[in-house]
Amino acid sequence: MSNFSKWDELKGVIRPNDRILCLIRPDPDSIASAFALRTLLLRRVESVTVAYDEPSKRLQNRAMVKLLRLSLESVKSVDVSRFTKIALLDAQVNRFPDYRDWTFHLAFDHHPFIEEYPYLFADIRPETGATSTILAEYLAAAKVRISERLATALCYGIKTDTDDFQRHTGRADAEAFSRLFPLANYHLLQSIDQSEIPFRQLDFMDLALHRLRVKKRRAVVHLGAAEAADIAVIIADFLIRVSGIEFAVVAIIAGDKLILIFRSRNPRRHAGRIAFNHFGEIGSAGGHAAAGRAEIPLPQVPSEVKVFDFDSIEHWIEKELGRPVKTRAQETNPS
Ligand SMILES: [Mn+2]
Repeated sequence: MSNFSKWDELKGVIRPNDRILCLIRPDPDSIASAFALRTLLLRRVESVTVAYDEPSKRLQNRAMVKLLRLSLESVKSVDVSRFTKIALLDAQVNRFPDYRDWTFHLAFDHHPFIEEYPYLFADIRPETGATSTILAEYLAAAKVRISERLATALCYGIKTDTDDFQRHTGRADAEAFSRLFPLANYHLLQSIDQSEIPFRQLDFMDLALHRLRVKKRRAVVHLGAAEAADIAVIIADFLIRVSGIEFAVVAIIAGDKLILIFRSRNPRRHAGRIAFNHFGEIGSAGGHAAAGRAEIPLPQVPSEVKVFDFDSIEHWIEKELGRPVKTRAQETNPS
C-alpha cells in the first residue's frame, strides 16, 4: 500500500482522548471523505463529528445524505471549544476564510496546494481525482471494515469528482473504485444520481419549454426565481440532449444571485471559457468544455437589465454572448 507510511504518520498524531471535528463544504466527495475519516478513526479516538459550513442546496447532495442516513451538523450549532482537533476534508484552509482564527490540525485534499499552513498532518494530492480515493487508501491500509453505506458514499464521491471517470482521473481513482464498488449498493448509487425532481419544479420545465428559443443551435432561457439552482442544472442537462441544440444557457435567480448554467456539445464552444469570458468580470464564472457556470450577484447585473423581466434577462444574455471578447488567461472555478 503506497500510503501505508502516511497511515502510520496519522496514527502518530491522533490521541485516544481526541474529539475530532471534520469541517466540510458539503459536496459528495467531501461528505464521503468525512465519513471515511470518521470510520477510520472512530475506535481510536473519543468522537468524530462531521459539520458543514453552509447547507447543501444541490439535489444530489441532499439525496446522498438522506439515502445514506448520514448525520451532518451545521458548524453554527457546534461548540468548537469541545473539540481537540479540526480536520479539513476535500479542502484546505483557504476554503474557509470565515474561520481564519481557528486552528486546523488535519487536512486531506486533492485540490492544488494553495498555501503553507502548519497542519499537524496533511495529505494533499492534486493528481488524484477525488479525496474519497485518498481516504479509501487509508481504510485499506488500516484494514477497517467498510460498510455498504460508506462504500456507496465513496463510490459516489469518486464518480462525481471525476465526472464518471471522464476527467481529472487517474489509476488511483480507478483502483479505489474497483475495490469499493463490489461493497457498494448499486441501486442506492443509482437513486442518488437520479434523485427525485420535486413535483412542483415541473412548472419550471413547463416554463422552459414554452419560453425556449433556439438561434444558431443555441438555446437561452430564463426561469425566474427559485429556492435553488438545481432545476436550472436539470433543465440545461435536458436541453443539451435535444437535437438542434448544441449550446444551452439556463438562467435562474436563487438567493441574491443570478445563476447561469452553461452546457455545450460543440467542442469549439467551450462552456466554461465562454462563461468566464462573458460573465467573469461581474461574477464568478468558469467550468470545463461541456459544462460551465456563472454566479452573478444581483447588484452586479447591469442596471438596464430588468432583473424580474424574463425577456430582459434573456436578451441581455444573448447580447453578452454575441459580444466579442478578448480571451483572458486566468479562469476561476466556482465549483
Ligand atoms: Mn473533491
